[in-house]
Amino acid sequence: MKLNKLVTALFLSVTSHALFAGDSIKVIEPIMATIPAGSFEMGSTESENSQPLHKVNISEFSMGKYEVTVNEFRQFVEATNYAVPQECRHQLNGWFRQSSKGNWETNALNTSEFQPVVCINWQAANAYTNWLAKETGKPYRLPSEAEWEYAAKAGTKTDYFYGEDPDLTKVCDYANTADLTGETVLQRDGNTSYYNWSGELSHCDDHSAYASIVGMYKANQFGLHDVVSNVLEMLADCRSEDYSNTPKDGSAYIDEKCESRSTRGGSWHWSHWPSAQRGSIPEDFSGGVDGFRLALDGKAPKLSSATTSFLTKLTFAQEQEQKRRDIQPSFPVAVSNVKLQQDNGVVTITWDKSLDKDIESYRVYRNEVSGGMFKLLATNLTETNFTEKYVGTMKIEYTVVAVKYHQQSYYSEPVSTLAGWVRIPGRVEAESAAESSDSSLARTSDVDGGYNFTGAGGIGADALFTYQIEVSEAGTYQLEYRVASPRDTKGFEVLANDKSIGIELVTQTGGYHEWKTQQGLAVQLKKGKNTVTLKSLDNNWKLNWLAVKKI
Ligand SMILES: [Ca+2]
Ligand SMILES: [Ca+2]
Ligand SMILES: [Ca+2]
Repeated sequence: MKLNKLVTALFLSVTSHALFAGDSIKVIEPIMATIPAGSFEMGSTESENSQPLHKVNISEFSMGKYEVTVNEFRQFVEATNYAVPQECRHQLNGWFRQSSKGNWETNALNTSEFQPVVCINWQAANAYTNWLAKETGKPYRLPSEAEWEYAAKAGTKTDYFYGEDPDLTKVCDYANTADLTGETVLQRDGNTSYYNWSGELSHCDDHSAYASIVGMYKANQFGLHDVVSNVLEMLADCRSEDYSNTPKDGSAYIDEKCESRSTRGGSWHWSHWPSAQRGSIPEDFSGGVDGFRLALDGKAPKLSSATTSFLTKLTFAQEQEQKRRDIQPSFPVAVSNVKLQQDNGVVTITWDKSLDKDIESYRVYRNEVSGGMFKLLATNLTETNFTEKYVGTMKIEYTVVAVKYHQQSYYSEPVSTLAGWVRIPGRVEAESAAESSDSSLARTSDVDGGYNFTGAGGIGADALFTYQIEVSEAGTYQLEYRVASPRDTKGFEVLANDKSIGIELVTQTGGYHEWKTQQGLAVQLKKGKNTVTLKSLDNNWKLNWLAVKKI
């Protein structure tokens, strides 16, 4: 080997491994908190997948105070040329159904180097972790689910480390959540709402619509920031159905097929999640709300010079961001005394003039169907009333907000039209129910039919749907149901004019998006007004419509 080649080879070997560099290691390491050894009760009775409750013993370890930032991840990409996904799921108005161009660095929602890195996937997070461990000689790793829950709870037994928060008013001090800021921007950019959606809309404002610079909210009792929300966090464990077979020593659950990994915490978009609530993500899914933080055995290491320099820059970014937030105007007070009148196909809504200073105007939002998502109907209203024609049979809802400085208040208590009488024979849309419970409405994935009833695990076992049906000719009618279900269920009981006529089983259709028409019972209906009630006996089913045919 010629001398110049030898020198080049040696040079490359030293810079790529940094083995002899000691404190001159240029790699930024996570800023960590020491998590004391202890034991805790893992799980929650809130959901089947977080049971059985069980005791877990945790050895002393350390955990990143913050989610890993874009700035830290950049070093890994530059050093390794790692093939990070070039698409990201964060289409707000499409609710993550589509990917858009843009990666960990270029995605549309990135505004700071000190935001958590997202638009990666579990594989990229794992590759970063392995690279950092190799570069530093410290066995950095993703936390296990048990470690994460122990560290997030930080000795508390309440839903959140800051207690319970049933009215969702406290959360904005502790977590970047789907708050009034997020709602104002979501309605503006995506014409959609967090209201009536997963986790609901928080009754507070944090002045951050998308992912926040890490560490802007109060830390938990162990010194960890952003555990409740900001971005959700991908973990070492393979996804497990529940805790029947998971380790009790704090280590990660690993199985052979392992295509999905556990996640914890909510996000700015998926709202705040209690410490014990579980999630999962396919290993190759690259999303705009999915990040991670790191763990390490033993006490938190001292900060290297590169890490100290990173901390200085992060602190400056946090201070600048805090200054921006501090000068934002407060959100308007909600509008009160909203009333609805329905007269000959005309709906009139009125409300009290806001006493809040500086109110510029009002906006009226409408749900096409009661329990759906509010969409903007009218804006820049300066009077305190609004009128439109409505002749449908479904209940629709309206809400009013006050606006100042382009910020809108929390929604007023919704007001609703009355359900009309659906004329049969013909199809009765599920969403035309006069009354419904233990379920929610979503745009259907069926070929047609508008909305269908669903819920967290499909329609709930206590759901009740009442239909007002107007019959032109008394007689025997054949019922049909348009349903979807991943498994055989106990179905529902059918009542005509409050008298039980029998039970309809819902058999599995192949999944929640596989719709089938199921033949039902025959029913006697009188001429004129009748009610048909469906009383759910199980969960895990969906209903798009029922049909009532003359025999
Ligand atoms: Ca927010
Ligand atoms: Ca988080
Ligand atoms: Ca429907």
